[in-house]
Amino acid sequence: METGKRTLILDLHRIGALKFGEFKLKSGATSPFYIDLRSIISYPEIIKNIVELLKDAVKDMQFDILTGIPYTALPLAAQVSVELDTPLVYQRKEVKAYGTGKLIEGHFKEGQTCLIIDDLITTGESKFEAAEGMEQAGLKVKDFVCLIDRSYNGERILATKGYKLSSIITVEDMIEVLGAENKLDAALAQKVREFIGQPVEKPLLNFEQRLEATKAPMTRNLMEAILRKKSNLVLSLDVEDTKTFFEILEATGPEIFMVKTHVDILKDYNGSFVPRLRALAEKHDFIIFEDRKFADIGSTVRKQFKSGVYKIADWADYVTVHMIAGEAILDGLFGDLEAPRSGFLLARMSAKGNLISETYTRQVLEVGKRRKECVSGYIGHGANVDDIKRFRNKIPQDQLLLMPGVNLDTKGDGLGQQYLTVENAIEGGADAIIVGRGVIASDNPGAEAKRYREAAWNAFQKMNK
Ligand code: 5BU
Repeated sequence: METGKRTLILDLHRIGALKFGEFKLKSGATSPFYIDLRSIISYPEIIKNIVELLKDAVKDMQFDILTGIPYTALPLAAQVSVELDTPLVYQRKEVKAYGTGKLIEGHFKEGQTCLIIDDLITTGESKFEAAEGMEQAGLKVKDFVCLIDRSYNGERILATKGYKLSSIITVEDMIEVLGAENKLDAALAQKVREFIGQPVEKPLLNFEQRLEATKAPMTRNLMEAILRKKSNLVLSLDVEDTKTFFEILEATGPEIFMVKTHVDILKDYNGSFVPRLRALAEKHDFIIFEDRKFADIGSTVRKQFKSGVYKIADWADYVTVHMIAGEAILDGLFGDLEAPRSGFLLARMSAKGNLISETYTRQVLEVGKRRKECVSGYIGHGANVDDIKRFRNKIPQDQLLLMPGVNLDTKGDGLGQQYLTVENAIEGGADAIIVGRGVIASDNPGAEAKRYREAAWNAFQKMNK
């Protein structure tokens, strides 16, 4: 190992930026080590060394400008910028409510490539949000350089979006250097190794174990239906007349565990619709889910849900909810109902160019985790299996992920829809797939629903062996 790295490890240990022992993490887990690099700015000698190491790490990378993720990495990036004569920009942690409202400070041109420097990588999640801010401003992001890699699989996680991670020191380097200097005993070193050899997020449990651990009755209800019906197919029945609606539903009913409606698409909706829908739901044992995508203030959505022509709250067990108006929408919808109802929050969308960001997704999940009594899960999508896995990892195991934008035969619809295959969706961790045109545009929807159901159920069983 280079002298510079060795010196850095010893210095970080000396100033208490690197500690070993027992530390309680935000997640509740106990870690045998703790890294906090915020204090390094008070040690110019250490900064000088780090800047040399960073310069060396980036020497073969292509970039026009660079940035450091505030706060800790920003002063490091500023030094590197001066030494390499390369412009620096930085991203505000909060967008200013007044003045320019700019997210990125500094001057740059659209299309330039920006190198991102950070002090630490643990899960990689914050890196996606940093990259997204740069990309939204028109910059390109290829490389990340982190001073310390303490991640389980950070390199692979970043690669899901095509980013390359280079790090200067690893936890193994720290063990080697501190062990050789008698600053870390072998037993503790072993604990550290074991700790970083575990994924940060627990791998997805078997579906039955997850059901056992699920308390919310409305969520249990869905999980039980999936197992009872041996189906994780949700039919998205977007047709415009009730005759076709009920013909398709009669044919596909045995294959699905839930039907998803857009009731406002029907041209001839009338008072007989709900009783007929209920009768079929009973006959074929499926659940009713209205994809209403509520998005307004609490008081308005309450009326939209309970009143109007459709009185959705009377007959739909589950509905979809956008979180753009904030958490109070859940009180508006579910706070004052006669029958138990539950929501699915829109956390990611399948439409090309949709405006949902990494940060928005994270915030939706934060609300959903707090409100399990009325949030059964999320609607989400992903670019590929790894991307869906990364997303699924952030979802509690006692909530569900439903995935639309799934088709066995096509990749898109010419109107922005982006399809995944059934296998990719389930392997990524979707609990159920939502299929519309894949089934309903066929001449034989019953047979087609069977094909989707079997593909999804096979993939699901493989996942839950
Ligand atoms: P399709 O015919 O399988 O493309 O229909 C997909 C359905 O899922 C359709 O009802 C959409 O409104 C719904 N959908 C989606 O496709 N993508 C999304 O991100 C969300 C909903 Br949210």
